Amino acid sequence: MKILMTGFDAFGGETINPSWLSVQRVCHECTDGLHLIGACLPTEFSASLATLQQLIETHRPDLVIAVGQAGGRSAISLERVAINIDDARIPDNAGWQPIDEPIHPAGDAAYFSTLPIKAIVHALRSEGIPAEVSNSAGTYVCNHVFYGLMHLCRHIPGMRAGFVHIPYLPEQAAKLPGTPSMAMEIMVRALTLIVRTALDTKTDAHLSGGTEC
Ligand code: PCA
Repeated sequence: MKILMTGFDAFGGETINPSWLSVQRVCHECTDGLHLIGACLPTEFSASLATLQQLIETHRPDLVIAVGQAGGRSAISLERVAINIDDARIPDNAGWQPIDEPIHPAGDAAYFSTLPIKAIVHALRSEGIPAEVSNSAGTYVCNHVFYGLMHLCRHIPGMRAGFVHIPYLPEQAAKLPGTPSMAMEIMVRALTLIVRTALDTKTDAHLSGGTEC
């Protein structure tokens, strides 16, 4: 089983991005019996997806787990759905700021993750790690990559894929009093457990993960 895990470089005035830092750690430390490939995507609408597509064509992974930073969230977020829209609050790292533009003009309005998100949330919580199903990956570069990834998946039978958002690291939250964070060690344990649960679970668990407004 070949697993591709991606993170992003820093954006929005930050100097680090916990997604790439934690993916790197997982790929170095938790490889027993797993063929893990780690890569850093640029936080740029155009280059991120082109890089991911190239990685998939080169490595032909069985499983793709894309990871991004969601500053302000307090739990590991298993994204359920990617939507066909770019609407950037801030420019990306290339200075591009699309507003209300479809990612693929002829694509579906949305795609669902093919990771067992309910089983993963259950596994993480059972290990004492805060986790939740999220119904929005936003409308910035992470959603763009998630949508593009699931769009690509249509033509690659057997490849499963999805997106995970992770909180700030404590050193980022320290500059933003009141903002939640998660320690690197917990994030690394969480991502490792996500990989193992995805590999071990063929049919997702029938558990509630919804919310009211
Ligand atoms: N988070 C951003 C893009 C890169 C990242 O780590 C997002 O949520 O869109």
